[in-house]
Amino acid sequence: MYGDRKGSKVMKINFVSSLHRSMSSWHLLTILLLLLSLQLRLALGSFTLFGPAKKAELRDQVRQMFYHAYDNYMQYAFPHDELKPLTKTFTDSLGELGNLKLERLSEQYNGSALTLVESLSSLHVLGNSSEFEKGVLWLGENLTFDVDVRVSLFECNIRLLGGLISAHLLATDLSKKSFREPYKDQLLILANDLGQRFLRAFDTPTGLPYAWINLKHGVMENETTETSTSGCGSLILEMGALSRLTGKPEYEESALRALRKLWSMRSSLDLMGTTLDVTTGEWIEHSSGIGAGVDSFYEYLIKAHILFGRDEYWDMFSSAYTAVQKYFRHGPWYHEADMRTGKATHWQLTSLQAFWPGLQILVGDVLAANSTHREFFSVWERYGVLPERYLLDRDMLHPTEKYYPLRPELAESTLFLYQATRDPWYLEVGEAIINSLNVYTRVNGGFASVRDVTTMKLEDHQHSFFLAETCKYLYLLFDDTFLVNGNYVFSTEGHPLPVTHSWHEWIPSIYMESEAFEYKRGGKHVFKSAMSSKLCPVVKVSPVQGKFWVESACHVLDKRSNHKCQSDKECGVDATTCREKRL
Ligand code: DMJ
Repeated sequence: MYGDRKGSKVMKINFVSSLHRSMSSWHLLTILLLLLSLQLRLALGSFTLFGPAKKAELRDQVRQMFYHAYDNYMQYAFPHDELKPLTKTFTDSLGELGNLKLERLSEQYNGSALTLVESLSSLHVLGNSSEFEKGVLWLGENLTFDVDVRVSLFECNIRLLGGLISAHLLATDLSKKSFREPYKDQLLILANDLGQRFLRAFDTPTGLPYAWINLKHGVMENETTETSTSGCGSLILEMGALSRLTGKPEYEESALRALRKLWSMRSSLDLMGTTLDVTTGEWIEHSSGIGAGVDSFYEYLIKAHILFGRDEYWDMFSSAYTAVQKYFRHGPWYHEADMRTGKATHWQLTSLQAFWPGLQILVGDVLAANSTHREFFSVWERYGVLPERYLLDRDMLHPTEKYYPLRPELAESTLFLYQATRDPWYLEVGEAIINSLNVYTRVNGGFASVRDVTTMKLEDHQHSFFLAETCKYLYLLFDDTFLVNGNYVFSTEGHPLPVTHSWHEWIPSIYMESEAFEYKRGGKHVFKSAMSSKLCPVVKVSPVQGKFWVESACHVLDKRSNHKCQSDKECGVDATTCREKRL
C-alpha cells in the first residue's frame, strides 16, 4: 500500500486526549472500542469498504453530480458559455476571460456553448451516446467562431479546440458505435476553422504566440506582448492532433516552433521563468514553480511524447522534470525558484500544483507522487476543499486567494495514483472529495465555486472544467471501463486523445508474440511474452509476412530494445494503466 495513514494516527491521538478531559471513562471506553473496530476494518483491508457495490454506488453519485451540473447548464445557460448556478443565469466567460474591456464584446456574441463543448467527452465516458450525438449535431449546425471577441489563446485551445478534437475522435471511433446517424466530421470542420484563427497569433518575430486574439479580427492593435510559459508551451497536443487529422502541417509546426523557442530560453539550470515577451523573447518574470503560468508546459512535454512518440519531447521533459525535482522540491512540497540561480523565491502551495503527482505517475515516479498527493489531501481535509494559495513559510492562507473554483487537480492525481497502485486508499480520498463537493458546493442550480474556504461562502460560477475534468476524473476513479478498452492520454483539460500507432513518428516498438521472457508472479517464475502478460497493452496487432506483430503502447519505453528488462529500473511504464512494469 502506498497510502500512508500516519497523519490520521496523529489526529486520533490528539482527538483521544482532548476527549479524555471532558468525558466519563464509560464514554471513553465506548469511543475507544469504536476506534479499535475502525482500525480493524482498515487492517483487514479496504476491500470490505470498497467492494464492487460501494464502487458502483460512488460511480452513480458522480454520474448524478455530472447531470445535476449539466442539466442546469442546459436549462439556464446554454448556448452561453457557463452557468451561474446561484442565480440560474449565464456568463459568456470565454470572452470575459480575455476581454478586459467588456464593451468590446460584440452584441451578437451569444457565447460558444463552451460548457457543452467541454461536456462532450465526459458524456461519452459516461456512456450517454444519445446526448453526445445531440450535442455534436447542435454544434455542427450552430457554432461559429466568426465573432468579434477577444479570447485567451491558451483557454480557447485547451477548452474549445481540445473539446472539439477529442469529441471528434470519439465520434469517429467506430468501435464505440456512438453514432446512429452518419457523422460528417462536423466537429473537425469547426476545429479546423478555429485552428486557422489561432495561426494569426503566431505571427511574431520569435514564433511565440500572442496570449490574446480576437477570433474575428486576429491580433488587436496595441495587444499586450506578455504571455506565460504555459500560454505558449501547452498548445502542442491539440494543434498536433489537428494537423494529424486535417493533414495540414501548419498547426503542429507553429506549436512546435513556439515550444522549441521557449525551450531554448531555459536557463543553464534547465529552469523556465513564468512570463515572457513574445516579440523580444526575453523573460519578464524569472521566478517560477509548477503551478499557475507554468504547470501545463511540463504536462504537455511528457504527453506529447506519449501521443506523438517523438524523442525530442522526452528529452525536453526529462531535463525539465529533473530540474524541477532538483530546485523546486522540498520534501513533498514544491516552492518557486529563480530560474537563473535556483534559489527559492516563494514558499507557497497552490491548488493548481495538485496535478503534479498525476504527472509523476506518467513517468512511474510513484513514491514521490504519493507523498505529495498525501500532503495535498491533508490540506483538503483541513479546509474541506483546496484553497487556491497557502503560504507555507507563514503557515497561513493567502489573504486574497482563499477560493476554490471546483478545480479538478486533486481528483486527477487521485485517479492516476489509483490506476498505478490499485491501493483502495485512493478510493477513500475520492469519496472524501465527492462528499465535500456535495456538502459545500452543490446548490439547487448546479455546483458553485467556493469564494472563501474559511467561511464556505459561495460564488456564482460553475466553471466548465467541473464537467470536463472534475466529474470525469472522479467517475473514472470508480468505473474505468472507458480506460480498459482504450489507450488514451488526457489533455490538460481532461479531454481524452487516443494514443494511436499511426501518430507516432518513431519506428514503433514491435513485440513478437512468441518472444517470451521470464518474470515473477506470486513468487513463481512465469514465462510469458510482454503482450500476453498484459504488461503492455496492445495498440495494434497486424499480420506482417505471415506472423503476428504487436505494437507496444508503453509510454515510457523499456530500456532494452528487446523489451527483456533485467531489473525493474529497466522496465517501461504502461500507457493505459500508468503502472510500472515489474520484473
Ligand atoms: C483547467 O482549465 C486546466 O486543468 C488547466 O490546465 C488549469 N486550470 C484549470 C482547472 O483548474
